[in-house]
Amino acid sequence: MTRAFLSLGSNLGDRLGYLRAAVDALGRGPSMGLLGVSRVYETAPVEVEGDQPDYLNCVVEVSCGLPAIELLRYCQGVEAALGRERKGEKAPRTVDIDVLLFGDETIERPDFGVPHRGIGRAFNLRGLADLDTALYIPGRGAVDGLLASADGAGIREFGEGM
Ligand code: PH2
Ligand code: MG
Ligand code: MG
Repeated sequence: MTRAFLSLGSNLGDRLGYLRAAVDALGRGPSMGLLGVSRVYETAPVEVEGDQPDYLNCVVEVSCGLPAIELLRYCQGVEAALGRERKGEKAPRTVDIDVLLFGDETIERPDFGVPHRGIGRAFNLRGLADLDTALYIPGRGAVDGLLASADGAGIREFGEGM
C-alpha cells in the first residue's frame, strides 16, 4: 500500500457537494482507503486567465494498492462521472483531482508529473500540513517550511468543512 495525497478543487456549481462526492468516490476506489481529509479552503483562482469564480480546495490522503498511473486514471474517471468537461487545462471545473504525492515516488512524464507541479500552491501546502506537518516533498523539502514562506493571500478556511 502506498500513501498518496490528492488535491481536490471545484469552482463550478455546488462546489462543496462536488468535493464531498469526490471524497466519497475516492474512498470506494479499487484497492483504496480513505486516510484523512484536510480542512476546506475557499481560494482565489491562481494562474488562470480571465475572471473565474473562487475555488473550494482540500487535500485527501488515501492508501492505494494501485500503481500511480492507475490511481490517476481512477481520479480522471471520478472527474468525468462528476461532470468535468475538458474545456481547457485551467477552465472552471466541477471537480479537479490531482495526484500531489504518491509515496516518495518521482514521476516525470509529459502527461503525468509527481510531485504535481502545483503542489507548492499555498492552498495545497495548507491542506497537506493539516494532514501531516512532518510531510516531506521529494525535490522540494518539508511541507511546514514551504508553507512558512508561501503567500497565503486569497485563502480562507471555509466554515462548513467536509
Ligand atoms: N487549479 C488550477 C488553477 N488555479 N486556483 C485555485 N485557487 N484552486 C485550484 O484548484 C486551481 C487554481 C488548475 O488545476
Ligand atoms: Mg489542478
Ligand atoms: Mg488536474
